[in-house]
Amino acid sequence: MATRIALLEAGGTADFRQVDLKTKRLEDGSDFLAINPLGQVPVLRLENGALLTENPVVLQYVADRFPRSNLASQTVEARYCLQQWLNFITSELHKLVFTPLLDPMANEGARQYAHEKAELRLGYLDSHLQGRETVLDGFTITDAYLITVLNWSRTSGIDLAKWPAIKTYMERLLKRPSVAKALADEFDLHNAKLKRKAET
Ligand SMILES: N[C@@H](CCC(=O)N[C@@H](CS)C(=O)NCC(=O)O)C(=O)O
Repeated sequence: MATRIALLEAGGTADFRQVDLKTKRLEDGSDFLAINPLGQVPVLRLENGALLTENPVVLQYVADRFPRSNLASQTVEARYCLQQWLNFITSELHKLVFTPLLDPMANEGARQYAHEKAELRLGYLDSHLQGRETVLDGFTITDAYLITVLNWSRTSGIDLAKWPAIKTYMERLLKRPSVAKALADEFDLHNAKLKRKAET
């Protein structure tokens, strides 16, 4: 979803392949673990055949491939700041807070732990977003990633009412055309998958 948003913002294209994250199979039945042994998305295959994984890396590749989109700062100091936010989103929010809340295999202890960790991290994010429309100056890949992760609050039992700046940020970004389209595309794919499952 984050890569989809970044590509829409950049006006770029990719040949998307759907992965069943439970069975680790692609739509043609081939083994996804042969592509990414970790069995995780996103994976981006470049024109030269090389594979890139890990959201912060895939997103920076898209931004750098389309520099005129201004999706990532090009100066060294500003790039470190952007990487700091990408790392915060990926390690502190995505994996530490949201993954245990979304994973049906997580037990009650794991969920409780994630909720406890959420307090400090979402409080920190809320302070940063006060008076800001985007994470950095102007829409960047940090926003593409952050809105993707925050959108999971709707199904993970995280009530954003406690963090008004995050709530406002999320409501605004969900209306952004690239975000709305990426969400709608992913929703359609999800529904098509459910329909296929019901038919088998
Ligand atoms: N560290 C990876 C994590 C990616 C990740 O957790 N992706 C989820 C989907 S949002 C996934 O593929 N989960 C399946 C699994 O972990 O088995 C990254 O930043 O790209």
